[in-house]
Amino acid sequence: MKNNHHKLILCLMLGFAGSSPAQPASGNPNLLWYETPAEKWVQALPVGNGRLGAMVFGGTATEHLQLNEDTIWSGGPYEPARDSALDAIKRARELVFKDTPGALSEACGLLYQNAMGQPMKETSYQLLGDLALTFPSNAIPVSGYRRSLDLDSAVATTTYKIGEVTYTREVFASFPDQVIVAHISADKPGSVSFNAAFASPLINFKQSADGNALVMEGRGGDYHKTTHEYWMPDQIPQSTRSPIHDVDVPGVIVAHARLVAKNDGGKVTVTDSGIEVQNADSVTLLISAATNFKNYRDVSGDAKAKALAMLKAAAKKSYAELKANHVADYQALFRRVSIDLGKSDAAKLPTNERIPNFSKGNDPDLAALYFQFGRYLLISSSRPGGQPANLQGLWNDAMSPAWGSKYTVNINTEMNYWPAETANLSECAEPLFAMIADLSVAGAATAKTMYGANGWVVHHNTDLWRGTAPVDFPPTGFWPMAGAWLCTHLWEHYEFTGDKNFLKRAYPLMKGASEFFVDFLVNDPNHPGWMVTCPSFSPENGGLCAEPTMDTGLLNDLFAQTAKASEILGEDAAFREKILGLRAKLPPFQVGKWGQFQEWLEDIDNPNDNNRHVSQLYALFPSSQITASGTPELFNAAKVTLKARGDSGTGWSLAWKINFWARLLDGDHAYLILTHLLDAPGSHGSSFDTGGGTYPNLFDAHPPFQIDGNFGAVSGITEMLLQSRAIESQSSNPKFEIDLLPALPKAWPTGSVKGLRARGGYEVNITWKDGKLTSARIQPIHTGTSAITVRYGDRASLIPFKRGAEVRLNSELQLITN
Ligand code: FUC
Repeated sequence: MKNNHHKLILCLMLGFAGSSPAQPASGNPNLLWYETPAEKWVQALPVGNGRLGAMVFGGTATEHLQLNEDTIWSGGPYEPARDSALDAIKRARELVFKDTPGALSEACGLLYQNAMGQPMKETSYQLLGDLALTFPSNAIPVSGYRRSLDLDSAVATTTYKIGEVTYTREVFASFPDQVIVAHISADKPGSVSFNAAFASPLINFKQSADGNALVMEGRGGDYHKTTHEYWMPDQIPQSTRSPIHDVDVPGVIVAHARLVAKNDGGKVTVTDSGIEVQNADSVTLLISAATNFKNYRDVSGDAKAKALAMLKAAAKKSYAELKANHVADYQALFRRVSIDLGKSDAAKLPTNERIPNFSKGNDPDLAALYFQFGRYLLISSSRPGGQPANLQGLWNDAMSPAWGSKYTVNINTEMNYWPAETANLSECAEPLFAMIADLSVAGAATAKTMYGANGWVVHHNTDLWRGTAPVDFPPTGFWPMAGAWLCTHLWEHYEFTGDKNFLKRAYPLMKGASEFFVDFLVNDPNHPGWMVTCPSFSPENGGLCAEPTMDTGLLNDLFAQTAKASEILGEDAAFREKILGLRAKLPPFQVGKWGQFQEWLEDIDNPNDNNRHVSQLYALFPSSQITASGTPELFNAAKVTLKARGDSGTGWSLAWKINFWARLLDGDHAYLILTHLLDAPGSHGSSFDTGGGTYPNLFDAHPPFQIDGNFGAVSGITEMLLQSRAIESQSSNPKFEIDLLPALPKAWPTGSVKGLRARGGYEVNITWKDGKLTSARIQPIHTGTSAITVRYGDRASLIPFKRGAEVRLNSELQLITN
């Protein structure tokens, strides 16, 4: 089976025969385009409807659609928390407070043996398979080749000529019709002939004919990767290590995909070996896929029935109808935001040629394309009813991808959703909110078993099965804070939309996350009066500890936001008092001996540390606890820390740094980091603390591909142009502040952006020229909005809003009334 898969890839690579002259750009600023077919996966173009994804290679001898369905994961429902954790954690806490090197390593060993997720296994997001369309071999060379992805319509198009015939293929993934659609046409009748067949490394892969459909079935793998492959602490005896499972052991997920070919003219024959199309004028291929997954505890679904029903409904529609449905649905989201950062001739080049030249500074439009591509990826990988965007969003061609292509919730998943509200794609966060609801149930069992605590807890990873116990190894896995971080997304959704019904749904989740910390926080014997987390860990830096600074940042937000929500909803006054009381006992943020924003309670930061995580600066971004005007001393300390950490990083780390520098109001530094991210992978190193870059298809390179950098950069570019925050207020009606062009770099002197969102519920358009604001338009999105402070540079104006009416401002922040 695996051989089939590899053979397919090989023949796809050999497929392209012809070369083509350079093509002029179409003038469409939202187009990725290329002059040759993709040979590598990171050159192929992604389409997706949140649930089904395809990577389109655009070969001419063979077209390759690499397929994904977002519930194909290894493993099955599991209960990770171990009874032995409770005592181990108690003892580990004492050892951490003792804080001697021997004590810390003893604590690690104890937790590793008794408290890590049970059994110590990891799950992976896996691929569905590949669909190959093999065209008749042809001695006549291909000419006029071009493939593209139009971000404005979410359609991937391949065109080329063989002799006098021009062939056109269009591929999209429809959210309304829940199928992937490929339309293959030619400008001379009877010219479309090909053979279509599936291949897949899924376990027990089988292809067969079922009426007019070609069907493929297969199973996901068992748990197959253990942490022991990459960490073996000395104190763990060989005999207690779990075995490494074979990748080929079947898991519980059953996948079923169906393909039908609707032809216009010619003939279609379906056999067990494929679909043969002969001499058609055009063909529409419809691909549906589903699994037996119902929810994280239930895999009793009928994959075939689901795939059949979706295909049947879609097959009743014409290609034109399917395309019109898809484009209308997609554009309703995508077209909310437009951006112009300036134009140059560089924009006429194929996309892959622009990337290595971006840092030369003459292609501002590539930053705009990258921004819109990120929005495209969020719409394509995260739609209501589907799974949230994982480490690779939706697109994965491996059975055992990097880090299982899971949900790493100590930064990566959160980063995926940073642009959801600000870049006006609020609905796309719904799968994240649904996952948080699942985690509040799964994590309640873990909180009880491991900590004897109420509420719910999630450590640094989760997956399709909503695992909530620590994985990998202590210290990395021993970080019980993800629930707090995820809940800030619920609150942000409320701040951006003002949707009280949503807040009613979110509040119990926020309360549950807070309840865990009410039970988990303890008095710090080393700092009397402070309540702290212990054991915890500053994400992926240092060792086990009590209350790393990030935990304080997260708990400040969780407690304040939960209290605010309870006040707005008029519920739980006593609980509100309790968490606000606890909040007051959290340690303060501290500035250390070299002026840095301390990462830990003790002043032990190493000025030469260039770890890619800068988690202590959570308080700067995504939170707003550090601001120039509100906390100038911390603001300066954050700058010292960030400078020391340097301008390198993996893809997501660079993306975070763009956001940090934007919040530090330094647009040129933010832009410098963007030039490191938007560069050929490998240009700035490729280790864990250097790296980053952008593949030819604009996917972010960790490396390897990881989608967080794409999303984090959308957020970063947004933060350069617009920032917003709630201002602490005693009234139950919070006040908001909007900053126009807070970190505009010199590289983008003239431009405009339309449709960004601000906290408080506003849609904002901004235009600027020669580095200066020319005008702004602020449109409230609900009638509950009140006056806001608008800032531009040193200027600030209090702008009143009449129920729902827009406000237009000139460069002096004065109201334009006509
Ligand atoms: C964390 C990060 C890595 C990577 C992985 C998925 O472990 O430190 O850089 O992003 O998650």
